[in-house]
Amino acid sequence: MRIEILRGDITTRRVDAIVNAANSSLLGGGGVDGAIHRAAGTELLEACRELRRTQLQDGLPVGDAAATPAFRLPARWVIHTVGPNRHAGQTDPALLASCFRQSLRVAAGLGARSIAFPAISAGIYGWDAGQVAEVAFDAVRSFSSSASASGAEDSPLELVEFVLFSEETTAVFRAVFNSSP
Ligand code: AR6
Repeated sequence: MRIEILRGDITTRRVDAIVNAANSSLLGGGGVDGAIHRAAGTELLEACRELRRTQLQDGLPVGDAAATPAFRLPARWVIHTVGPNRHAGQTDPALLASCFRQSLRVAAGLGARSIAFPAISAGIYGWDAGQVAEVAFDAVRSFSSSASASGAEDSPLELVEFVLFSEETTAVFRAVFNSSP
């Protein structure tokens, strides 16, 4: 699995799946969540409401992930995940690692070959971008090695992009990537 780091707007990425840093309600919000809903169109909100009605009546738990179609986006699917909110005392990196792992699992289950992640929890939810990057690379690498240990054909994922909105966050992700084993 190849990892790429780029600066940009995740809503423009022509990958199979983009990941949304949502909240448990799945009914929209600010940051990347707001941008994805604006670009995908109101059908996305309808699909999220449908998920809530049918499978997620209590909302999507922190650390979990669920997919919808991507409607007007160039991507095929949006995978919604809920990062831990540091301002609400959710400081356990395992919760953040779970967001990346579950999103990869959902993407692989859909047959996605490429996926783009934003810096989950590094905005409104208050996590340090460097810590998010460490957790993210670790989660992707361990997903990749467990997938190849159990037979490469188990996961169709070939490309994992990290699409960062600011120059500063992009630089932090690059530095962590270059210094990690
Ligand atoms: N493309 C890529 N990254 C983006 C974009 C974009 N279009 N827009 C913002 N970012 P945040 P969180 C970056 O706050 O911290 C929402 O209200 C942003 O600069 O979007 O997980 C949800 O509904 C930052 O680096 O997500 C939740 O309530 C990163 O995406 C809450 O915010 C994540 O920032 C989730 O907070």
